[in-house]
Amino acid sequence: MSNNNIESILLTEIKAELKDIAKKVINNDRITVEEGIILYEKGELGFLGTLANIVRERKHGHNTYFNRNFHIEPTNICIYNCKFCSYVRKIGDVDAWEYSLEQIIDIAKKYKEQAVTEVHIVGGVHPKRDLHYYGNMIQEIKKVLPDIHVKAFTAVELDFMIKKAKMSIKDGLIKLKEYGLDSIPGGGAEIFNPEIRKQVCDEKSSTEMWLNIHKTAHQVGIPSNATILYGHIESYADRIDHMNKLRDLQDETNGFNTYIPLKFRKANNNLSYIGEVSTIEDLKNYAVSRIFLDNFDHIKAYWPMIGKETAQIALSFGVDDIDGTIDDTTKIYSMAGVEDKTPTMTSQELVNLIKEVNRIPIERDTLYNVVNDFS
Ligand code: V47
Ligand code: SF4
Repeated sequence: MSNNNIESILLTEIKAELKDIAKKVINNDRITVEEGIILYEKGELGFLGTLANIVRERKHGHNTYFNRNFHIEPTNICIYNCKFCSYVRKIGDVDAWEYSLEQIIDIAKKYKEQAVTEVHIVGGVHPKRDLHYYGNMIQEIKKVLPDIHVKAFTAVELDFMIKKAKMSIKDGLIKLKEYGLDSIPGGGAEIFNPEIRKQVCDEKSSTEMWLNIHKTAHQVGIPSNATILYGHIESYADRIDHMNKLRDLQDETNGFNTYIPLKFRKANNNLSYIGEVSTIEDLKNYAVSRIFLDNFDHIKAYWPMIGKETAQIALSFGVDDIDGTIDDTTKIYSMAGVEDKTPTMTSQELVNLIKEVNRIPIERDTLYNVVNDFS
Protein backbone atom coordinates (compact mmCIF):
# COMPACT_ATOMS: atom_id res chain seq x y z
CA MET A 1 0.00 0.00 0.00
CA SER A 2 1.59 3.32 -1.02
CA ASN A 3 1.57 6.41 1.17
CA ASN A 4 -0.68 8.11 -1.35
CA ASN A 5 -3.26 5.42 -0.84
CA ILE A 6 -3.06 5.73 2.91
CA GLU A 7 -3.54 9.48 2.62
CA SER A 8 -6.54 9.00 0.40
CA ILE A 9 -8.04 6.60 2.96
CA LEU A 10 -7.34 8.80 5.95
CA LEU A 11 -7.93 12.13 4.19
CA THR A 12 -5.84 13.98 6.71
CA GLU A 13 -2.29 14.94 7.51
CA ILE A 14 -0.97 12.62 10.17
CA LYS A 15 2.20 12.29 12.19
CA ALA A 16 4.81 9.83 10.93
CA GLU A 17 4.40 7.45 13.87
CA LEU A 18 0.63 7.30 13.36
CA LYS A 19 1.13 6.82 9.63
CA ASP A 20 3.33 3.79 10.33
CA ILE A 21 0.64 2.32 12.56
CA ALA A 22 -2.00 3.02 9.91
CA LYS A 23 0.11 1.18 7.32
CA LYS A 24 0.29 -1.84 9.59
CA VAL A 25 -3.45 -1.88 10.23
CA ILE A 26 -4.24 -1.49 6.54
CA ASN A 27 -1.80 -4.32 5.72
CA ASN A 28 -3.41 -6.49 8.41
CA ASP A 29 -0.21 -6.56 10.51
CA ARG A 30 -0.31 -6.74 14.30
CA ILE A 31 0.47 -3.53 16.22
CA THR A 32 2.75 -3.49 19.27
CA VAL A 33 2.02 -2.51 22.87
CA GLU A 34 3.86 0.81 22.34
CA GLU A 35 1.85 1.52 19.19
CA GLY A 36 -1.39 0.78 21.06
CA ILE A 37 -0.48 3.41 23.65
CA ILE A 38 0.42 5.92 20.90
CA LEU A 39 -3.04 5.40 19.38
CA TYR A 40 -4.73 6.28 22.68
CA GLU A 41 -2.45 9.25 23.33
CA LYS A 42 -2.14 10.79 19.89
CA GLY A 43 -4.77 9.36 17.56
CA GLU A 44 -7.41 11.88 16.53
CA LEU A 45 -10.91 10.44 16.95
CA GLY A 46 -11.80 10.31 13.23
CA PHE A 47 -8.45 8.66 12.45
CA LEU A 48 -9.04 5.97 15.10
CA GLY A 49 -12.59 5.41 13.85
CA THR A 50 -11.44 5.08 10.25
CA LEU A 51 -8.76 2.52 11.13
CA ALA A 52 -11.06 0.56 13.45
CA ASN A 53 -13.73 0.54 10.76
CA ILE A 54 -11.26 -0.88 8.25
CA VAL A 55 -10.65 -3.81 10.62
CA ARG A 56 -14.37 -4.18 11.40
CA GLU A 57 -15.42 -4.20 7.77
CA ARG A 58 -12.58 -6.56 6.77
CA LYS A 59 -13.92 -9.05 9.32
CA HIS A 60 -17.69 -8.51 9.02
CA GLY A 61 -18.57 -6.02 6.29
CA HIS A 62 -21.70 -4.23 7.50
CA ASN A 63 -22.97 -7.23 9.49
CA THR A 64 -23.97 -6.29 13.02
CA TYR A 65 -24.88 -8.95 15.51
CA PHE A 66 -27.43 -9.18 18.32
CA ASN A 67 -29.17 -12.01 20.11
CA ARG A 68 -32.41 -12.82 21.96
CA ASN A 69 -31.35 -13.28 25.54
CA PHE A 70 -32.33 -12.75 29.14
CA HIS A 71 -30.37 -12.64 32.37
CA ILE A 72 -30.78 -14.41 35.67
CA GLU A 73 -29.01 -12.78 38.62
CA PRO A 74 -29.47 -15.40 41.37
CA THR A 75 -28.19 -13.14 44.16
CA ASN A 76 -26.50 -9.82 44.88
CA ILE A 77 -25.04 -11.18 48.12
CA CYS A 78 -21.29 -11.25 47.74
CA ILE A 79 -18.34 -11.99 50.00
CA TYR A 80 -16.27 -9.32 48.24
CA ASN A 81 -16.43 -5.52 48.31
CA CYS A 82 -15.16 -4.28 44.95
CA LYS A 83 -14.93 -0.49 45.16
CA PHE A 84 -16.67 0.05 41.81
CA CYS A 85 -19.61 -2.24 42.57
CA SER A 86 -23.05 -0.71 43.17
CA TYR A 87 -24.72 -4.06 43.37
CA VAL A 88 -23.12 -5.92 46.27
CA ARG A 89 -25.11 -6.51 49.47
CA LYS A 90 -24.57 -8.60 52.59
CA ILE A 91 -26.88 -11.24 54.09
CA GLY A 92 -29.66 -9.43 55.97
CA ASP A 93 -29.43 -6.11 54.03
CA VAL A 94 -32.89 -4.81 53.09
CA ASP A 95 -32.20 -4.75 49.39
CA ALA A 96 -30.28 -8.05 49.22
CA TRP A 97 -31.86 -10.82 47.20
CA GLU A 98 -31.21 -14.54 46.88
CA TYR A 99 -33.64 -16.36 44.64
CA SER A 100 -34.66 -19.89 45.53
CA LEU A 101 -34.37 -22.58 42.88
CA GLU A 102 -38.16 -22.41 42.45
CA GLN A 103 -37.99 -18.66 41.77
CA ILE A 104 -35.25 -19.23 39.20
CA ILE A 105 -37.29 -21.94 37.47
CA ASP A 106 -40.25 -19.54 37.41
CA ILE A 107 -38.10 -16.94 35.63
CA ALA A 108 -37.04 -19.58 33.06
CA LYS A 109 -40.69 -20.63 32.52
CA LYS A 110 -41.56 -17.10 31.34
CA TYR A 111 -39.38 -17.75 28.27
CA LYS A 112 -40.85 -21.14 27.29
CA GLU A 113 -42.85 -19.78 24.35
CA GLN A 114 -40.28 -17.17 23.32
CA ALA A 115 -37.54 -17.51 20.74
CA VAL A 116 -34.71 -16.72 23.17
CA THR A 117 -31.43 -18.52 22.51
CA GLU A 118 -29.32 -17.55 25.54
CA VAL A 119 -29.57 -17.12 29.29
CA HIS A 120 -26.78 -15.09 30.89
CA ILE A 121 -26.39 -16.01 34.58
CA VAL A 122 -24.15 -13.93 36.87
CA GLY A 123 -24.39 -12.65 40.41
CA GLY A 124 -22.53 -12.08 43.63
CA VAL A 125 -20.17 -14.65 45.14
CA HIS A 126 -22.56 -16.20 47.68
CA PRO A 127 -20.74 -17.73 50.68
CA LYS A 128 -23.01 -20.77 50.92
CA ARG A 129 -23.40 -21.89 47.31
CA ASP A 130 -21.01 -24.29 45.60
CA LEU A 131 -20.57 -25.78 42.14
CA HIS A 132 -23.18 -28.50 42.69
CA TYR A 133 -25.82 -25.95 43.73
CA TYR A 134 -25.25 -24.01 40.51
CA GLY A 135 -24.85 -27.16 38.41
CA ASN A 136 -28.24 -28.33 39.63
CA MET A 137 -29.65 -24.87 38.78
CA ILE A 138 -28.39 -25.22 35.20
CA GLN A 139 -29.95 -28.70 34.91
CA GLU A 140 -33.32 -27.41 36.16
CA ILE A 141 -33.24 -24.45 33.75
CA LYS A 142 -32.50 -26.80 30.85
CA LYS A 143 -35.46 -29.02 31.82
CA VAL A 144 -37.66 -25.96 31.20
CA LEU A 145 -35.70 -24.59 28.20
CA PRO A 146 -33.91 -27.60 26.64
CA ASP A 147 -32.41 -25.66 23.71
CA ILE A 148 -31.17 -22.65 25.65
CA HIS A 149 -27.44 -21.80 25.65
CA VAL A 150 -26.30 -21.29 29.25
CA LYS A 151 -23.60 -18.60 29.43
CA ALA A 152 -22.91 -18.46 33.12
CA PHE A 153 -20.67 -17.36 36.00
CA THR A 154 -17.71 -15.01 35.93
CA ALA A 155 -14.29 -16.51 36.59
CA VAL A 156 -14.54 -14.96 40.07
CA GLU A 157 -17.75 -16.88 40.85
CA LEU A 158 -16.25 -20.02 39.32
CA ASP A 159 -13.05 -19.72 41.36
CA PHE A 160 -15.09 -19.65 44.60
CA MET A 161 -17.74 -22.27 43.76
CA ILE A 162 -15.16 -24.76 42.46
CA LYS A 163 -12.91 -24.35 45.52
CA LYS A 164 -15.95 -24.65 47.80
CA ALA A 165 -16.70 -28.01 46.16
CA LYS A 166 -13.04 -28.96 46.81
CA MET A 167 -12.27 -29.59 43.15
CA SER A 168 -9.44 -28.51 40.88
CA ILE A 169 -10.25 -25.77 38.37
CA LYS A 170 -10.04 -28.26 35.51
CA ASP A 171 -12.24 -30.92 37.13
CA GLY A 172 -14.70 -28.27 38.30
CA LEU A 173 -15.10 -26.87 34.79
CA ILE A 174 -15.50 -30.35 33.30
CA LYS A 175 -18.17 -31.09 35.93
CA LEU A 176 -20.02 -27.85 35.17
CA LYS A 177 -19.92 -28.69 31.47
CA GLU A 178 -21.54 -32.02 32.30
CA TYR A 179 -24.23 -30.13 34.24
CA GLY A 180 -24.91 -28.10 31.07
CA LEU A 181 -22.68 -25.01 31.19
CA ASP A 182 -22.13 -23.95 27.56
CA SER A 183 -19.93 -20.86 27.84
CA ILE A 184 -18.52 -18.33 30.31
CA PRO A 185 -19.23 -14.58 30.23
CA GLY A 186 -16.41 -12.05 30.38
CA GLY A 187 -16.93 -10.49 33.81
CA GLY A 188 -14.50 -10.34 36.70
CA ALA A 189 -11.54 -9.37 34.49
CA GLU A 190 -11.73 -5.72 35.63
CA ILE A 191 -8.15 -4.54 35.09
CA PHE A 192 -5.18 -6.91 35.01
CA ASN A 193 -2.41 -4.56 36.26
CA PRO A 194 -1.98 -5.93 39.82
CA GLU A 195 -1.31 -2.48 41.31
CA ILE A 196 -4.57 -1.06 39.98
CA ARG A 197 -6.50 -4.27 40.62
CA LYS A 198 -5.39 -4.06 44.26
CA GLN A 199 -6.78 -0.55 44.54
CA VAL A 200 -10.20 -1.25 43.01
CA CYS A 201 -10.92 -4.89 43.87
CA ASP A 202 -8.38 -6.08 46.36
CA GLU A 203 -10.05 -9.29 47.48
CA LYS A 204 -11.37 -10.98 44.38
CA SER A 205 -9.57 -13.58 42.21
CA SER A 206 -6.21 -12.46 40.85
CA THR A 207 -5.34 -11.68 37.26
CA GLU A 208 -3.49 -15.02 37.02
CA MET A 209 -6.55 -16.91 38.29
CA TRP A 210 -8.91 -15.13 35.84
CA LEU A 211 -6.61 -15.98 32.94
CA ASN A 212 -6.07 -19.54 34.18
CA ILE A 213 -9.81 -20.21 34.47
CA HIS A 214 -10.48 -18.94 30.94
CA LYS A 215 -7.47 -20.85 29.54
CA THR A 216 -8.57 -24.07 31.25
CA ALA A 217 -12.15 -23.54 30.10
CA HIS A 218 -10.97 -23.19 26.50
CA GLN A 219 -8.85 -26.34 26.87
CA VAL A 220 -11.84 -28.39 28.06
CA GLY A 221 -14.08 -27.04 25.29
CA ILE A 222 -15.91 -24.18 27.02
CA PRO A 223 -15.66 -20.91 25.03
CA SER A 224 -15.78 -17.59 26.83
CA ASN A 225 -15.90 -13.80 26.57
CA ALA A 226 -13.52 -11.19 27.94
CA THR A 227 -14.12 -7.76 29.44
CA ILE A 228 -12.19 -4.80 30.79
CA LEU A 229 -13.50 -2.29 33.32
CA TYR A 230 -12.20 1.07 32.07
CA GLY A 231 -12.62 4.73 32.92
CA HIS A 232 -11.64 4.69 36.60
CA ILE A 233 -8.02 5.00 37.81
CA GLU A 234 -6.30 2.98 35.11
CA SER A 235 -3.93 4.47 32.51
CA TYR A 236 -3.87 3.89 28.76
CA ALA A 237 -0.82 1.66 29.32
CA ASP A 238 -2.93 -0.42 31.74
CA ARG A 239 -5.67 -0.86 29.12
CA ILE A 240 -3.13 -1.99 26.52
CA ASP A 241 -1.43 -4.31 29.03
CA HIS A 242 -4.86 -5.84 29.74
CA MET A 243 -5.60 -6.38 26.06
CA ASN A 244 -2.11 -7.71 25.45
CA LYS A 245 -2.64 -10.47 28.03
CA LEU A 246 -5.93 -11.35 26.32
CA ARG A 247 -4.35 -11.27 22.85
CA ASP A 248 -1.59 -13.63 24.03
CA LEU A 249 -4.10 -16.07 25.51
CA GLN A 250 -6.26 -15.91 22.40
CA ASP A 251 -3.17 -16.79 20.31
CA GLU A 252 -2.78 -19.87 22.49
CA THR A 253 -6.38 -21.12 22.75
CA ASN A 254 -8.61 -19.21 20.29
CA GLY A 255 -11.38 -19.70 22.85
CA PHE A 256 -12.65 -16.12 23.21
CA ASN A 257 -15.77 -15.17 21.29
CA THR A 258 -15.93 -11.45 21.96
CA TYR A 259 -14.37 -8.56 23.88
CA ILE A 260 -16.66 -6.25 25.83
CA PRO A 261 -15.23 -2.99 27.18
CA LEU A 262 -17.28 -2.08 30.29
CA LYS A 263 -17.39 1.61 31.15
CA PHE A 264 -17.14 2.42 34.86
CA ARG A 265 -20.51 3.85 35.95
CA LYS A 266 -20.35 5.96 39.05
CA ALA A 267 -23.61 5.84 41.03
CA ASN A 268 -23.82 4.30 44.50
CA ASN A 269 -20.33 2.91 44.85
CA ASN A 270 -17.04 3.72 46.56
CA LEU A 271 -15.41 5.15 43.42
CA SER A 272 -18.21 7.62 42.66
CA TYR A 273 -15.88 10.55 43.36
CA ILE A 274 -13.88 9.72 40.20
CA GLY A 275 -16.79 10.53 37.88
CA GLU A 276 -17.22 8.99 34.44
CA VAL A 277 -15.25 9.34 31.21
CA SER A 278 -16.82 11.02 28.18
CA THR A 279 -18.51 9.42 25.19
CA ILE A 280 -15.47 10.50 23.14
CA GLU A 281 -13.31 8.37 25.43
CA ASP A 282 -15.72 5.44 25.00
CA LEU A 283 -15.46 5.67 21.20
CA LYS A 284 -11.68 5.97 21.33
CA ASN A 285 -11.59 2.92 23.54
CA TYR A 286 -13.78 0.82 21.22
CA ALA A 287 -11.64 1.84 18.27
CA VAL A 288 -8.27 1.06 19.87
CA SER A 289 -9.67 -2.25 21.17
CA ARG A 290 -10.73 -3.22 17.65
CA ILE A 291 -7.34 -2.28 16.21
CA PHE A 292 -5.26 -3.94 18.95
CA LEU A 293 -7.18 -7.21 19.36
CA ASP A 294 -6.58 -8.51 15.85
CA ASN A 295 -7.31 -12.10 16.90
CA PHE A 296 -10.72 -11.39 18.46
CA ASP A 297 -13.52 -11.82 15.95
CA HIS A 298 -15.99 -9.57 17.75
CA ILE A 299 -16.09 -6.34 19.78
CA LYS A 300 -19.32 -5.78 21.68
CA ALA A 301 -20.91 -2.51 22.81
CA TYR A 302 -23.19 -3.66 25.64
CA TRP A 303 -26.14 -1.32 25.12
CA PRO A 304 -27.63 -1.42 28.68
CA MET A 305 -24.29 -0.07 29.93
CA ILE A 306 -23.34 2.40 27.19
CA GLY A 307 -26.82 3.49 26.01
CA LYS A 308 -28.57 2.89 22.70
CA GLU A 309 -27.23 5.92 20.81
CA THR A 310 -23.61 5.43 21.81
CA ALA A 311 -23.95 1.76 20.85
CA GLN A 312 -25.18 2.90 17.41
CA ILE A 313 -22.26 5.33 16.99
CA ALA A 314 -19.83 2.65 18.21
CA LEU A 315 -20.76 0.62 15.12
CA SER A 316 -18.56 3.09 13.20
CA PHE A 317 -15.72 2.72 15.73
CA GLY A 318 -14.94 -0.98 15.42
CA VAL A 319 -17.94 -2.53 17.15
CA ASP A 320 -19.92 -5.27 15.38
CA ASP A 321 -22.16 -6.55 18.21
CA ILE A 322 -24.59 -4.80 20.56
CA ASP A 323 -25.75 -7.72 22.78
CA GLY A 324 -29.40 -8.64 23.01
CA THR A 325 -33.01 -8.15 23.99
CA ILE A 326 -32.27 -8.38 27.77
CA ASP A 327 -35.96 -8.02 28.73
CA ASP A 328 -35.30 -6.00 31.89
CA THR A 329 -33.58 -8.89 33.63
CA THR A 330 -30.32 -7.29 34.80
CA LYS A 331 -29.81 -4.81 37.62
CA ILE A 332 -26.00 -4.37 37.48
CA TYR A 333 -26.13 -1.16 35.46
CA SER A 334 -29.40 0.31 36.67
CA MET A 335 -27.97 0.16 40.21
CA ALA A 336 -24.77 1.83 38.93
CA GLY A 337 -26.70 4.81 37.60
CA VAL A 338 -27.52 4.33 33.92
CA GLU A 339 -30.60 6.24 32.78
CA ASP A 340 -32.49 3.22 31.42
CA LYS A 341 -33.61 1.45 34.60
CA THR A 342 -35.55 -1.28 32.79
CA PRO A 343 -33.37 -2.32 29.82
CA THR A 344 -35.47 -4.11 27.23
CA MET A 345 -35.47 -4.13 23.44
CA THR A 346 -37.54 -6.26 21.14
CA SER A 347 -35.64 -7.85 18.28
CA GLN A 348 -37.49 -5.45 15.93
CA GLU A 349 -36.17 -2.50 17.92
CA LEU A 350 -32.64 -3.90 17.71
CA VAL A 351 -33.05 -4.38 13.96
CA ASN A 352 -34.30 -0.79 13.57
CA LEU A 353 -31.43 0.57 15.68
CA ILE A 354 -28.87 -1.19 13.48
CA LYS A 355 -30.61 -0.27 10.22
CA GLU A 356 -30.77 3.38 11.27
CA VAL A 357 -26.96 3.56 10.96
CA ASN A 358 -27.03 1.67 7.65
CA ARG A 359 -25.61 -1.60 8.93
CA ILE A 360 -27.01 -5.09 8.38
CA PRO A 361 -28.71 -6.67 11.42
CA ILE A 362 -27.93 -10.33 11.98
CA GLU A 363 -29.57 -12.24 14.81
CA ARG A 364 -26.92 -14.65 16.13
CA ASP A 365 -26.73 -17.32 18.79
CA THR A 366 -24.07 -17.10 21.51
CA LEU A 367 -21.46 -18.74 19.27
CA TYR A 368 -22.23 -16.37 16.39
CA ASN A 369 -24.10 -18.87 14.25
CA VAL A 370 -26.65 -16.94 12.17
CA VAL A 371 -30.23 -17.32 13.45
CA ASN A 372 -31.88 -14.65 11.28
CA ASP A 373 -30.39 -12.51 8.54
CA PHE A 374 -32.22 -9.16 8.23
CA SER A 375 -30.34 -7.88 5.16
O1 V47 B 1 -17.17 -7.93 36.27
C1 V47 B 1 -19.66 -3.91 38.11
C2 V47 B 1 -18.85 -4.82 35.89
C3 V47 B 1 -19.18 -6.96 35.27
C4 V47 B 1 -19.76 -1.79 37.61
O2 V47 B 1 -19.85 -11.75 28.61
C5 V47 B 1 -19.37 -2.49 36.48
O3 V47 B 1 -21.44 -11.14 27.24
C6 V47 B 1 -19.27 -0.56 35.29
O4 V47 B 1 -19.20 -9.07 32.79
N1 V47 B 1 -19.62 0.19 36.35
C7 V47 B 1 -20.24 -8.00 35.07
N2 V47 B 1 -19.14 -1.90 35.32
C8 V47 B 1 -20.95 -7.82 33.73
C9 V47 B 1 -20.27 -8.55 32.61
C10 V47 B 1 -20.89 -8.64 31.26
C11 V47 B 1 -21.83 -7.71 30.87
C12 V47 B 1 -22.40 -7.86 29.60
C13 V47 B 1 -22.08 -8.90 28.77
C14 V47 B 1 -21.12 -9.82 29.19
C15 V47 B 1 -20.78 -10.98 28.30
C16 V47 B 1 -20.52 -9.70 30.44
O5 V47 B 1 -19.84 -5.72 35.51
C17 V47 B 1 -18.23 -7.05 36.43
C18 V47 B 1 -17.71 -5.63 36.49
O6 V47 B 1 -16.61 -5.48 35.62
N3 V47 B 1 -19.32 -3.79 36.82
N4 V47 B 1 -19.95 -2.68 38.61
C19 V47 B 1 -19.87 -0.36 37.52
N5 V47 B 1 -20.19 0.39 38.57
FE1 SF4 C 1 -18.99 -9.10 44.27
FE2 SF4 C 1 -18.84 -8.96 41.62
FE3 SF4 C 1 -19.65 -6.81 43.03
FE4 SF4 C 1 -17.10 -7.58 43.15
S1 SF4 C 1 -18.18 -6.83 41.28
S2 SF4 C 1 -18.42 -7.04 44.91
S3 SF4 C 1 -17.26 -9.79 42.99
S4 SF4 C 1 -20.74 -8.75 42.87
